[in-house]
Amino acid sequence: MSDFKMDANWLSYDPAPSKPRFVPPPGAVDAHCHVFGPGNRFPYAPERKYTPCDAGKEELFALRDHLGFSRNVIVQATCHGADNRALVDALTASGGRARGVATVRPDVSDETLAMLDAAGVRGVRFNFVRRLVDPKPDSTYHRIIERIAPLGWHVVVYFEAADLEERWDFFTSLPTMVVVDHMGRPDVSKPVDGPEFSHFVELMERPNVWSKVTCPERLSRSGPPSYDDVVPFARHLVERFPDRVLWGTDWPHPNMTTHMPDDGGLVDMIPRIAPSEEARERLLVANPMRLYWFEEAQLSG
Ligand code: 0GY
Repeated sequence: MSDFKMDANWLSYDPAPSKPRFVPPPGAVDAHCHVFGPGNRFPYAPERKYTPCDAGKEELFALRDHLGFSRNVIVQATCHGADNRALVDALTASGGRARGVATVRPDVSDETLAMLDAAGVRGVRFNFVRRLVDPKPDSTYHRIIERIAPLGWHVVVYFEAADLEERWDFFTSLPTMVVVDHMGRPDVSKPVDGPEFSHFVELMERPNVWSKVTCPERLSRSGPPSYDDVVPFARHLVERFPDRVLWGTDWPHPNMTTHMPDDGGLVDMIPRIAPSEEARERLLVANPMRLYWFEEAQLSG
């Protein structure tokens, strides 16, 4: 039993997702997912804004196999703050089949960075979503970048569309690869070619910027199971930037208070956002391999 009680409005992940009809290509990577706890082994951070359900590595790896994927990129969630122990434990247990994105503070030691790198961490996450974290001055992020850039790591940024303007100079000043979570959280009731999403596409024009075409369940207004209104946004990015897009489940879907998606159904959306086999191979295999398993990607070609 965990000492932590999940928030009353929290929904637990679907314990029995459907088997997808779409079969991912060999070597496919779920490039955005999390592990939560379990809280009795890896306590949630005191500064967290929510207390999740436990969602450990065993459940994540079982889901990977059930969905027909080969690898995971596990992203540190805010409920664990800068305590990356649950992440490192999962990476170590994966036998090389998972890589990670950590959260670190500017004063992180060289030893800790080396340990994270050896465990499979390849990036840090900067979260600007106000309901998830308290804001920090830009200097904090710049100091972290100075620490991680020499390791060849990249930066994952999570923000809401309304904040892009304010953060534009910061994002475009980053010297590393920059991966944006969930397409910059567009308002999908607005047109794909309208000013808001065009501004995001303009950010993507920069050769060091990537996007995860993830989280229909979070962005959709039309809702499950088909999440029709999100498809044109994801598809637009896949078509326009085929070499800089990633896909992931976002399991265990933190902070979903209205419904919990069927992970099999999310996988079945992939052919709708990446209609050609070539686009899917890049989205699910070549792109995440280049960013997270670059040593192997270089060897194979
Ligand atoms: C996501 C989205 C969310 C949460 C977090 O780190 C987190 O707590 O990322 C969210 O609530 O939108 O990517 O998992």
